[in-house]
Amino acid sequence: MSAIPGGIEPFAEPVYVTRPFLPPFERVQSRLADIWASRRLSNMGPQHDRLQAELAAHLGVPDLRLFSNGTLALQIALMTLGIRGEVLTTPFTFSATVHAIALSGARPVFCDIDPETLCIDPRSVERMIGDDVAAVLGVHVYGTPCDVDALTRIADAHHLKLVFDAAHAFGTTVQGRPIGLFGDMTMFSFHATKLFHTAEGGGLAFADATLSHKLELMRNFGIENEDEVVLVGTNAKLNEIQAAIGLEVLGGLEGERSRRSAVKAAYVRMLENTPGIRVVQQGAGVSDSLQYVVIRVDEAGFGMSRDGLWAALKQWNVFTRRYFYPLCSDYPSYMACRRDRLEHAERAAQEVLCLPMFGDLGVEGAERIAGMINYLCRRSCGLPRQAGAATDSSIA
Ligand code: T4K
Repeated sequence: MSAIPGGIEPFAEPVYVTRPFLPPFERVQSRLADIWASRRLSNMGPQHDRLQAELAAHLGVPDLRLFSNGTLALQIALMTLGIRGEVLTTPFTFSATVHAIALSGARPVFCDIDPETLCIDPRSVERMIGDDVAAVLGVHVYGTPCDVDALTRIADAHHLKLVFDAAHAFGTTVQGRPIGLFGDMTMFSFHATKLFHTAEGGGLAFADATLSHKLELMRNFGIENEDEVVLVGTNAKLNEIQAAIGLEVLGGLEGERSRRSAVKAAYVRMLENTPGIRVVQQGAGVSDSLQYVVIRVDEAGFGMSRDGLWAALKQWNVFTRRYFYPLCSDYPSYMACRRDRLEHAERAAQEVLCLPMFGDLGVEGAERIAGMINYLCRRSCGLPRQAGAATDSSIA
């Protein structure tokens, strides 16, 4: 592995974009002992019910149902709301958002994103409204809230359902309002890569009490009772072991939040004056979900492309991720979908890079990675611009 001038050591072990926060093993073990003793492993047992109630309180939402993962939760949200026809959404998201639309039987239509928030642009939504549009699905990408007020106004004016994908926005608030309070339903992901996790899992927050029974049926085969199966449902239940992990992760969340906060502050401090690098920050009145640290790389200022930086850091054992490249609108399955001009989404997909972000990285780890980026900037600015991936010899 090539050395880095300036006293920065490459990492001896791979550093990934994230690592799950793990609570003390003995605490999970003690919950597992209860589960073993009861032999209740799944189908909405006591750990599940307790986690559901604690999470609803933590997220400040009137009602919440748990699911086996965020993707199925989102698909079930769309099906429960009876959405058919077209759904306006963003191409700048993880594949699951758009797959959930397609798997629910609806058709995705791609809108452009706002160049600052990187979330769906309400102006593009208005442009793309047509006779077949039934809903808008916004993604609070990287935990940055969509323009919830503008989207609510548009949805109300056109009698559209409004659903949010808050996979990255656990605990986010907008002007003090919890993120799960907007639209008809909001999905949270509790995957291992998320700040709060149950290894795999998801949740749907909603305010309309008439939806709760249908959601429960949808996640459990449509079973009403031993004599009746009343609708076409699936298996999307969160089991007792997942719930036990979740209860302990929730208990340790404040500690993980403060460690991540220090990590993010270190990155911001070290990169705020780096030419061509901009750390994506939350707007005024928004609390940071601390899910990702995202930079935008301007090749002209930094002297190296985003892909060049991504490749260069790998050689020092730093595995950043290009979330969300490629755009969902460029997947073969969605090439034929109706779309607006996607100018800002296309640009963002070429510029963004998610840096390692997790509590155990520590301030020292973040400073080391930021130091590598600063070193690459100094080197590249003194050299002719490179468009492609950096090679060993160009870095060492
Ligand atoms: N909507 C949005 C906007 C989303 O971002 C997601 C998921 C969803 C919906 C769907 O929610 P879920 O159905 O997943 O609940 C990861 C996650 O699997 C995915 O949940 C997440 N978004 C997406 C952004 O990231 P990959 O394919 O990048 O994961 P992977 O396996 O490459 O993991 C990334 C790094 O994390 C690894 O390099 C190492 C580390 N890692 C990962 C796992 C699974 C660990 O240290 N431990 C682990 O157990 O998708």
